[in-house]
Amino acid sequence: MNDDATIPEGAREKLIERKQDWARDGRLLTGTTADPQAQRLPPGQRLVKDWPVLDLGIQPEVTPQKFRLDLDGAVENPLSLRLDEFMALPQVDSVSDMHCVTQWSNYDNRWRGVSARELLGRARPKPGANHVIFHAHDGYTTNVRLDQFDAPDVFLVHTWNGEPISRVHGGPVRVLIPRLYLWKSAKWVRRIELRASDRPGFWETRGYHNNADPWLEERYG
Ligand SMILES: Nc1nc2c(c(=O)[nH]1)N[C@H]1C(S)=C(S)[C@@H](COP(=O)(O)O)O[C@H]1N2
Ligand SMILES: [Mo]
Repeated sequence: MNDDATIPEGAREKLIERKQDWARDGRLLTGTTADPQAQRLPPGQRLVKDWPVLDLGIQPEVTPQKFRLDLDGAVENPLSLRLDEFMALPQVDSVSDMHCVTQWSNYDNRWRGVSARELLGRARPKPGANHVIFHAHDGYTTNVRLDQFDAPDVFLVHTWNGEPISRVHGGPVRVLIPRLYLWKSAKWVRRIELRASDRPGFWETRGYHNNADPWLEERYG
């Protein structure tokens, strides 16, 4: 699964260590919170016009043949979708801002994709399924609570500003949870696992905050 590495293993470890050090030192923290109704830019963020690329340095090529989207675990009706089956589900357009823990935000991204609620409605979470773990093709994982995933502005997106989401940004299909820092939005998503108990993911076990609300500046914790 990690056969598509684009930077050497050693360099990748260094990058991960540096971000872990930042988390330990509380870098970029302003120590303030803000109300999303009162201001559009969360505390400590700066507005950019582009869309930076941030990942582990592995950018897997998920061809239509390799694509599978599973929604399983604590659900009544596990789903395992091919790309054509995913694309045949009801599609929704949305617009949202993005906020990355490394301090950049950008506004008014136009997305198209399938809503989290559409998928959850089909899979039917079992009582007691309170947590979600995203598993990606590069081995990355990240976790949210089910109520954070089961929200009207959460989508599995395939199109950004009218173009297919590129490989570097997690295409063909990535998660989009706009109200949380972007590390919660898994690129190249492969599996959505519902669970009774929480399980911190890649960055959450390396010093990042479990909840990741930019308005509360939950960068590290
Ligand atoms: N599969 C996968 N998803 C991932 C990551 C990753 O390394 N692998 N990095 C996360 C982090 S730390 C960030 S900030 C965003 C960056 O998304 P972008 O590169 O499209 O801006 O993706 C998140 N999702
Ligand atoms: Mo990140």
